[in-house]
Amino acid sequence: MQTNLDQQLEQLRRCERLSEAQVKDLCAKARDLLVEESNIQRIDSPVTICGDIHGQFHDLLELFRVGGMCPETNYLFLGDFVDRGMYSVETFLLLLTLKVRYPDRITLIRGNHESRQITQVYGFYDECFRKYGNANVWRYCCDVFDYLSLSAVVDGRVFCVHGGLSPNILTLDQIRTIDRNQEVPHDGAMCDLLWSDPDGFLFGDDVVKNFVHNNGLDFIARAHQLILEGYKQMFDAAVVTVWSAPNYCYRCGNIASILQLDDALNQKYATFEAAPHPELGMPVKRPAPDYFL
Ligand SMILES: [Mn+2]
Repeated sequence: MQTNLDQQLEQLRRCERLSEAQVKDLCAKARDLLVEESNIQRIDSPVTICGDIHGQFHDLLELFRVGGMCPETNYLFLGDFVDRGMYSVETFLLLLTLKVRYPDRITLIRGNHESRQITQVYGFYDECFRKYGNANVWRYCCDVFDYLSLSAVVDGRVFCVHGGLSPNILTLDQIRTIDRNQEVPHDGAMCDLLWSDPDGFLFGDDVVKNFVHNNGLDFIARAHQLILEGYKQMFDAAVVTVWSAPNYCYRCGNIASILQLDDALNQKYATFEAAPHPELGMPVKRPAPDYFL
């Protein structure tokens, strides 16, 4: 089985498509692993934390070039693997194959785009249909999305989530009671964890500092928002946003970052730029349009 998986990894690293049968088998294996994970997956340092990828397959390879390949480097991906970019299929299946091959070396948690509704609007559904001629691969992947964990905590001290906090969540234990095996709801705690941004009285300075203090944390790491410099600390570094899709949507001109936590939880941010893209050629640097700021 590991030989098969290793062959599959080689295939995917070359951006070659898996067969529908391979995807079905991979997704079944992934589900068996993910169902055992907690809503707050416990992770040990050292670990490298990555934000949104959004189907930018060649930039994901660049991320691994900068950060080291799995399993030599331990990874935590904060969701939004799919949509927007042109290679959501290859991106998600590469990450999922790494998960099945090295389950203790890579953690994948759910972003707001790992949803049936959102992927039908922002590209993943259409990409699956275009590449496979039917919606089966999309359906297998969406079934895996429902099993993805909602968050992680590194050494009990760094809380990691795609979006942010929720007014319904004051303690980590409250996250543990959520029944996560479902399509992302339109409101409530699970929705907020995947969708919220640090702002205002629901997820602002005081709320973040209280949450960090009351749960014995050092800080919160999250993704979900485009950051032109790749990462941004807020509220006296009580929360950091990590963004890992360089030149987002192939036009935003931003750089990307990953957060490397060593075994003492020291933070190092490694930044990287977009990789050459077979269909678009070398990335063109343009100022970000106003509506992304
Ligand atoms: Mn997001």
